[in-house]
Amino acid sequence: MSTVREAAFELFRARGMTTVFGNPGSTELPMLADFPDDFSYVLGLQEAVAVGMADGYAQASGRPALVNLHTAPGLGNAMGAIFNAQANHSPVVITAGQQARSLMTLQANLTNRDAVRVTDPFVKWSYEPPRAEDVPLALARAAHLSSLPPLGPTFVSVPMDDWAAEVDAGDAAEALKRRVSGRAAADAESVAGLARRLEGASSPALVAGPDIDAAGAWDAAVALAERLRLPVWATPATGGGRLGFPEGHPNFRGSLPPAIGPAGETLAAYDLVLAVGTSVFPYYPNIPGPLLADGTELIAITSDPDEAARAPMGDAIVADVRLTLEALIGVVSESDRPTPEPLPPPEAGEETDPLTPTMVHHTLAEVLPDDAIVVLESPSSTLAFRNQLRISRPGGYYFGAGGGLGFGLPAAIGAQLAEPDRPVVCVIGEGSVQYAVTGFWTAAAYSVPVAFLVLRNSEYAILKWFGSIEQVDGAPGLDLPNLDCAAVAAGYGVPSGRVADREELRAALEAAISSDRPQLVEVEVASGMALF
Ligand SMILES: Cc1ncc(C[n+]2csc(CCOP(=O)(O)OP(=O)(O)O)c2C)c(N)n1
Repeated sequence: MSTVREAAFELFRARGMTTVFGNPGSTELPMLADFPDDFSYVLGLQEAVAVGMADGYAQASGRPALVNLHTAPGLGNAMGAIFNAQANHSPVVITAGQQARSLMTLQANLTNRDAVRVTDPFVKWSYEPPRAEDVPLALARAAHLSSLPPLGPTFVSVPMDDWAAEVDAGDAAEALKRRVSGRAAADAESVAGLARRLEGASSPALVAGPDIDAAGAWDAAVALAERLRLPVWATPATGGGRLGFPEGHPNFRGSLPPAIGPAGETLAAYDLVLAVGTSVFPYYPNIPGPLLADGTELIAITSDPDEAARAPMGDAIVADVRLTLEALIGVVSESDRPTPEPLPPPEAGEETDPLTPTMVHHTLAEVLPDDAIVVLESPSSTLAFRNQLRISRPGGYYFGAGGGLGFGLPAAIGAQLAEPDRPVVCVIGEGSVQYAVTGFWTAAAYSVPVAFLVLRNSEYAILKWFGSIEQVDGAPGLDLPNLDCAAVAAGYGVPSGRVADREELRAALEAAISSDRPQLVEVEVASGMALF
């Protein structure tokens, strides 16, 4: 016999889930009792931060990350972050405490009344085991499911008296031994059919999506693009959480516009579009138009059956992105089309006072090490960032694909914990900081050396821009006067400074990026949307 807690920690250990992100309460303490020395606990001061850190950690490490949240109110606080983890295809295994089984029916204080329903829409599997002795198997199931394609969060609610209950050690050992893998190759017929269609196309193009990065398929995507001389577009920047192609590569053409009409127009230049590792497409906002021009066809390769099923146009192959691209390269003949002309280098115009967001990103590009990881949450300058930076290393970029603010700050901390040898820069708007602001404390307390670059424009710039698109005048609540992020971060223990011109910015960024402690650089920027 062993306890549920012993069996569960054996399971976490066997799955490499030895970092626990959490915020504890009385209902979680029984899980955390006698916390093993080979585990580390990363405290987030609010549940959205704990899940956001786990999201960044899981994506950057490629392994499921474990979260432990407080019962109903803690889980409620985390919902936006769980939504984000789902959109990011992030394998986050979330546990939450629950009142003791004997007190749930009379609904003692802190009972999570319908725990399974709380997370259900945002996770792959939401569960509360019927008996204490089922907890280890439920946790194993949650871990396997979260890391099977399509990757995503899972949830298990654990009544607080379950952890000390006894389980059969033999059964627990059987569950521990199990290895479940799920990378499925496409059938040869589909791959051959795709090769024929690509060979027969006169102007094919590739749209590269985030799952190329998650699947380790950058080399395959580059090899295919070079073999077929494909112009390559990134899936829309506002919905793609990772990069599927080096943006400094000559074949790279830019990010697809995010709305239906403009995306369809952009793809009208091609007779066949191969969309890989992306939904088709993460559209936003609502600018209608033809999905595709007459004469343009589309084929998607995705490991997510739902992405394949819900696409409004084109064919789809559901299979592992890397295995399928590699198989395709083996059977498709090389094209004799000319290689696409590289994009011109990005320009940022003259230095202004205050700096434009474009110039801020241009300056960051000058000092950013090649192996850096950037986590971006600067809504009105997302497009300018992508144009100026042209990130060209796998695992070098994370963005909240679901659009829920509060991802960037904690995800940067999680990514840095997963990748201690790569510099991590969190580029973030001062409004976005506020959704997970207590993450600053975790960065300081655990010496996680993220460089935070805060763009301060004293407004919700993107919402003013959306106002113009939606023909909305006079909306309140779009200005943020006197929001002093540098002072707030300093209060949480992160050394912070403010810069005004390019020289100061460059020097402060270099210092923050090379520091072995977190640092924050706040720069005032011109108001408005930055598109290039
Ligand atoms: C959780 C959540 N709440 C609200 C929003 C709506 N929203 C989108 S962008 C934005 C403004 C963010 O401000 P800031 O970070 O300063 O960026 P800016 O638009 O000024 O670039 C808001 C409030 C959201 N996306 N997510």
